Amino acid sequence: MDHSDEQVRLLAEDGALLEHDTYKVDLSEDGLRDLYRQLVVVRRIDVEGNNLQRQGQLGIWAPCLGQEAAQVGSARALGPEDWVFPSYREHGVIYVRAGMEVLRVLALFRGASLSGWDPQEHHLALYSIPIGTHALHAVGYAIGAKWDGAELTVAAYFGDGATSEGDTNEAFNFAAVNAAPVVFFCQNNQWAISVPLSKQMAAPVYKRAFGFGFPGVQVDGNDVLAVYAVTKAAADRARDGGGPTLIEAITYRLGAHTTTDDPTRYRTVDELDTWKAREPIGRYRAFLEKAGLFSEELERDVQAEADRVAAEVRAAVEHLPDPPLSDLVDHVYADPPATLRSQWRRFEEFEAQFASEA
Ligand SMILES: Cc1ncc(C[n+]2csc(CCOP(=O)(O)OP(=O)(O)O)c2C)c(N)n1
Ligand SMILES: [Mg+2]
Repeated sequence: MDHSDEQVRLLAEDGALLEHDTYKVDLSEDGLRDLYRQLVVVRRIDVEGNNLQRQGQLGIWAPCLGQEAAQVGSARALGPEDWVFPSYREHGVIYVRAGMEVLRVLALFRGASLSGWDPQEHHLALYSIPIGTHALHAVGYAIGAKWDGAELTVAAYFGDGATSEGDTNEAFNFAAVNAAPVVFFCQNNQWAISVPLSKQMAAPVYKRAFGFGFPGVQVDGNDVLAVYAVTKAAADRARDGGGPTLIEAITYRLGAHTTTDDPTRYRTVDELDTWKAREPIGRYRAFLEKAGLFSEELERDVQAEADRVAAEVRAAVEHLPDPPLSDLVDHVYADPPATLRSQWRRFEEFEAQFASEA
């Protein structure tokens, strides 16, 4: 499907700034440079995640390569009072909101933590592996916040595949009926594991919003400025009582679905090459150059920061302690039932055999 005429764009593929009637960029020059830093650092964290998995330091990794603009641009548009309900690939969103707390994501993928973090710290719900369920959680949270009179927006991140789930569509409907302050942010990366977009839907995602009774907008998800502007407008609108918006960010997963997946089995080299040419960081760098905001010094600083973050990630991951085995059951019940207590005792006895052999 080619809906390129419907997409909001502020950057041409060569990095030239485009005029748009509705959407403008309100970032300072320093803000624009910082966006570049965040894009580059997020990519480096992602590369490091892949490498660490290949070296046996992580159990699995879900790469966000190619989706940096969609993630960084949208996360930058949200305020600290807003809430984020991510799926499992939003490492860029986590980095923008919580900086080096992104290490919690790596701990999760190492199996060194059960769920990762305290959602209250950065208004960041836990990663959701079940597809689409958290769209409902986001709407529920947003309705509750509205009842409390809180002025905030709740952003729900999900993929194209998630729009085939009932939960996501129920979330759209419930948000509309309750005028919930939600931004539904769909990263349409063209694939749901090995299922292509054409097998998921016959009409673009964003158009669904109108049927549910709220606005939808399609944005070039590899254009960080357009993503930022569109998300900011939707978030402001939700916070001001205007209700939900569905944003469909057109992007592409350049890596594998996860490190357990082999995308060469289902997609062509031609397709990959087409999207590699549209990757977001080169385009943004070209914009900075044209705008006179780029310098060798900036590049040096940004690369040094990426190196520093990558080294910190690597050092921290390699030294993450294994969690106590009792974590498996400690947080399941306030008052564990007798069956669970006896299973746990048997398990401890079983484990003890190996401890004495060691
Ligand atoms: C409820 C549920 N059904 C199936 C799965 C298995 N599954 C994991 S990822 C995935 C594809 C999701 O695709 P998409 O929503 O496009 O997100 P992407 O991985 O492309 O970011 C599926 C079906 C799951 N995790 N949860
Ligand atoms: Mg997808």
